[in-house]
Amino acid sequence: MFRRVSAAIAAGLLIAGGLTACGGDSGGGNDDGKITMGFAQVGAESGWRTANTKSVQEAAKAAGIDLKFSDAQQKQENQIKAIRSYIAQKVDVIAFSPVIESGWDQVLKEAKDADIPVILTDRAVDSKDTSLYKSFIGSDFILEGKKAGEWLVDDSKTAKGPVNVIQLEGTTGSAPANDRTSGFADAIKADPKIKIVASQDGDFTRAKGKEVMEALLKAHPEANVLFAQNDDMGLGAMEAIEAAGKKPGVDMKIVTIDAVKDGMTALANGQFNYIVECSPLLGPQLMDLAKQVVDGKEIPKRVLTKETTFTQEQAKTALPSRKY
Ligand code: GZL
Repeated sequence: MFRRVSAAIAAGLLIAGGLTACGGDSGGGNDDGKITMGFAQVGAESGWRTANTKSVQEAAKAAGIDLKFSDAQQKQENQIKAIRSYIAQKVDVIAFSPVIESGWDQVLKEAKDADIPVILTDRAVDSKDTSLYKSFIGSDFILEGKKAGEWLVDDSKTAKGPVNVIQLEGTTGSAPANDRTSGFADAIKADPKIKIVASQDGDFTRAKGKEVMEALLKAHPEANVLFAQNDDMGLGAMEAIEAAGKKPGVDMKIVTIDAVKDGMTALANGQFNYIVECSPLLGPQLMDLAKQVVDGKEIPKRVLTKETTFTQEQAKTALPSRKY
C-alpha cells in the first residue's frame, strides 16, 4: 500500500539531479563535522548489487561521509545485527536495502529510540509505521514488471500459437519479487493467449536461475518465453536453455530487468529480447538525502529513480557508454 500511494505522490519527485530541502536548522554530524553512515547491504548476489555497492561507496567518499559498510549475504538476521551495531556505535544516519519486506519494525524502533534517522534504499519494507524511516529511495518495481508485461503483449501480437511463460522470481518475500510479479501479471491480462505455465524463486542469482530453469524446462517443454526478474537469473537460465537444445532469444524469448553490462551484451547479441532498466546508481542521491537529514531538514518520503527500457537495437547503441 505504502509503495503505491507514495509512488503517486512522488511522481513529481523524479530525480534528474539534486533534491530540494525545506526548513530545519543546520547542525548534526561528529564533532569534526564529518557525518558517519552505517550501510547494511543485502549481499553480493548479482551484477546489479555489485554496481549498487560501488555507487554507495564512491558517493560516500565523494561526499566526505565516513561509511561503515556490511554485507549480509542475503540474510535478514545479518542485516538486523549490522543495524544494531551501527546503533551501538552511535552513527549519524543508517541506510540499508531490506532483503525482504517484513520483520523490520523492532530494529527500526530501536534506531528511532536512539534518535538515529534511517533511509531505505533500493527495496522497501511493509511496516505500517512510516515514521520509522525518513525516506525510501528506489525504483517502482510494479512499473518495472508492468513494462516487461506490456512488451510481451506487444511482441505477442504476431505470435501464431500460445505464449507460454516461465517466470523466474527474485528472492521470495523481497519487494522487487512481490511487485514485479504483480506488475507483470496485471499487464499480460491484456492478451489471454499469454499464460504463465511456471513461476519459481531464482533468488536473483545466476546459479539458482540456471538450476531452477533446468528443472522447469523439463517440466514445461511447451514454454517459449522466459521472464527473469533480473539479468543474472536470465543469464544463468540461458545456459539451461542452450543445454536443452533451444536458441535463447529465438526458440525461447527472454525479457529481464536490470540492464547490467552482461545483460545488455546478451541483448545486443540477440540472446535476450528486451530489458527493463533498474538503476543501481543510488549512491549520490542517498548521500544528498543523508546530509539533509543529519542537518535536520525535511526530505521527500519517497524518491523515485529514473530508468528506461532497451530493445536489442537500443542495447547496441547504449552498451559503449554504460556505467555498470
Ligand atoms: C532491485 C534490486 C534487485 C535487482 C537484482 O532494485 O533490489 O536485487 O533487480 C538484485 O539484480 O539482486
